[in-house]
Amino acid sequence: MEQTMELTTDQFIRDFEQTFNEQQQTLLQNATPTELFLALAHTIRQYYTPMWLERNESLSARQEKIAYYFSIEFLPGRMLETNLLNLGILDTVKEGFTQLGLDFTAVKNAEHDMALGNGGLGRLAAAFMDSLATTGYAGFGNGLRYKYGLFKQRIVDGYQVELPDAWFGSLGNVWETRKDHDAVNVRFFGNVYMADAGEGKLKPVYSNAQVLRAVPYDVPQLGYKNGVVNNLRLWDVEIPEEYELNYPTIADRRRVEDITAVLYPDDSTEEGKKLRLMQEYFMTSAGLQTIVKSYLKMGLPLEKIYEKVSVHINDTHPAVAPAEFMRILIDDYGMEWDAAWNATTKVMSYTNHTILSEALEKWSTGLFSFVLPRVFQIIVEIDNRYMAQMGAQGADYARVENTRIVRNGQVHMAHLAIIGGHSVNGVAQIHTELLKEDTLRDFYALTPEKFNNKTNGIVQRRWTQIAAPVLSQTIDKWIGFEWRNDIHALRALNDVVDNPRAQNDFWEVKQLAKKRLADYIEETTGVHVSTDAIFDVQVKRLHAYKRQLLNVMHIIKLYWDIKDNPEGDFTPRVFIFGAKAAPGYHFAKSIIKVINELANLINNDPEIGDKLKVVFLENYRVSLAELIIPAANVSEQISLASKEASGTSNMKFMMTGAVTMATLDGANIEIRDEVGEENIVIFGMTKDEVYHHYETHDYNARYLYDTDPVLHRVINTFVDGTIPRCQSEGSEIFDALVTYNDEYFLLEDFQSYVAAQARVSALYRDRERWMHMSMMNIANSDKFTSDDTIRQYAEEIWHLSLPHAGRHRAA
Ligand code: AZC
Repeated sequence: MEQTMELTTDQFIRDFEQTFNEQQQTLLQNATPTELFLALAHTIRQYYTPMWLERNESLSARQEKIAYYFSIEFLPGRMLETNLLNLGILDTVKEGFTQLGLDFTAVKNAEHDMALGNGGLGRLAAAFMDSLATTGYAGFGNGLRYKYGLFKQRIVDGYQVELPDAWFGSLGNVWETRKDHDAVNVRFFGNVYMADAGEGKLKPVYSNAQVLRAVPYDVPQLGYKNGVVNNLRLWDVEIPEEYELNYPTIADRRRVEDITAVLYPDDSTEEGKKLRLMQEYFMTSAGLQTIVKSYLKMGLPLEKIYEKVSVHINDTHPAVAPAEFMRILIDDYGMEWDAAWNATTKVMSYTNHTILSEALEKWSTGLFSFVLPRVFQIIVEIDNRYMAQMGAQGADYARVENTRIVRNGQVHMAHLAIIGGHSVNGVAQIHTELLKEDTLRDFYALTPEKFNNKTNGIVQRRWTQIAAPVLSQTIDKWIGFEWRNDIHALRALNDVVDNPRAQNDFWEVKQLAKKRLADYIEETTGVHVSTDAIFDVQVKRLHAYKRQLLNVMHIIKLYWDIKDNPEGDFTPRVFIFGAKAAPGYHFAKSIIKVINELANLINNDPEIGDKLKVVFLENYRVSLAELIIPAANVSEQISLASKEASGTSNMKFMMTGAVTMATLDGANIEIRDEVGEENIVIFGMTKDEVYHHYETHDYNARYLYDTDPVLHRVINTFVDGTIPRCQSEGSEIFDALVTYNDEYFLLEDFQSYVAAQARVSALYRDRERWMHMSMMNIANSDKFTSDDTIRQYAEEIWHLSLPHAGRHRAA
């Protein structure tokens, strides 16, 4: 049901001018883009505020069940255009700006990305917020209000340099509202002992605990043209007034503020241990406390809280939730253990985002019991009861031992999330299969009914209507507007994929997007790239398993091909990289350095010319992705099979007409199933072949290096001085690939990758064939809408019903 705000351009101009005058007290013509952005954001706030109030009232009046998505990361990027699009007033506002003689693009670019996430996991959480509002489900987010988001990346002399992302500093977050009345206290440290509470009961008594105040800031999440506003709640830390004497110096206060100061810039390893654990507990405890309070306002029995509340644990970071929920129910509200446990397991569910074991958090029992003494007691009790119950059921002892929570001096957070909940899901079919047969196989054997798959999705509106407006208009032209409201209508494009005029239109669209990106490349790097070349893109976090290095090896091979035969027939390519490396991930940073030096070598060689260019775009982030992705001809999704849980950028590239160069990993497999073998380029080992190597230990990288002359020459290029200024980085790479036996099997996949790339070049030269492939990708991308993914979560895991959207209009 479509519901847009009724707003004329004139009305908008009046509202905007009034807000601007009240706020900025200068002339429109003198205003900076930032001042205009602030005034525009405040105008929009006035539009959605009544809808937000009405939404909250109607949810509580109807006693609607609510799902709370707990995540340590949310990565929405910019919100302005999304909010306008979802209110249905994007065109009106653009028109208003034109009439006022103002540059909308400059104003939109003045918004700083909200980068409270590292990569896929955080972006998915933000996508789910949009899709929950769009589908109309009552799903709220719960996270942290970091002052500094993911670091800003600069490239200096080819090296990554990290700068703080002070997104917050200058303007604050224009979208948020502080909710002082919902503040709660969170306790850390100290001693806990049990004292007599009368009636034969015990209660915990805390001494010397540190008490901190958690204050929520709510960020509205607007549904697409339906008047629905959900809530993303981000917690900030403060010192409660009654404890101020404990923090006499600024340094003392800073230590507290650190809890919400920075997002950990690492998506795969636990670090900064104590502070990270405090962050996780802080947002989890604060969130759960307020959830219980607002449930109780309905006057319903606490034992039945699962009928109105679901809590989703996004990866292991909020996995303390089942234990904290038990603590609240038992200690704060006096519930009995069994009733509390019954409620807890029905409330909690968990998503796993990776099989890399370093990302499955474990805490030493020493640290954990020091920071969270009472929660630790509860976890030990949960663990003991789990053992006893499994033992009573006659479960296999080794399995039970492998799945227990406290083991070998460590608290296993994934185990707590699984035992304390009713659902575990992976994020693509192959990933869920791997969880069942490998990573979590003992859990699967014991409780198979908990396991299910939910393949990731993307907010198609951002990647088409916002990031690719011309593409969107061209889709309108060929199949009408329906797809903008119902993405499945995109399938009508299948009828025109071989129509020469349509092909021509979509070719032109891609050329325009490439031109836009080429201008940006020239402006930011000084490198001129031709839009006649294939734009071949790999943008994602820098990680060995994602194999950016395999891409680099192929580029080196092409470099030698041209040098050997400068007059040869060659399909020009521009290789575009964007990638942040975790600051402590030395090897990843070496790869960045090598890419940049290789780029210098190639881009400045007159003999190479326009045949080959390599660009590394610094500070990859959501807003840059919006520029890059629609301009890609080739989408590099080349992780070692089994290692990429799903991937989501692969879906964005597909939807905007890139052809995927893919291993059979993550969601690539499901992309293949949608577009058909002929419209994707597959190469490399399968997951079973990878696992075969693991089982037989038969992999020998040095043998491949010694016996394949092409590979030999490519690998030597890292160390023989061809690429200047990266001696030590080059030899690290050599060692990883040869001396240490190539953990991610790049050498084995190399020839198949090279052959697949040659296929791409040939296909691209056949424009009809290429446009067929490209358009088949767009036409069949609807499966990957996060709207459908979230419907599955809502129905199958959270058991939500669909509240009717109200009759919302602007004030
Ligand atoms: C990512 C996965 O690596 C990626 O494959 C997946 O698409 C994405 O989550 C969303 O599910 N994981 C992370 O970003 N971080 C961690 C700790 O897994």
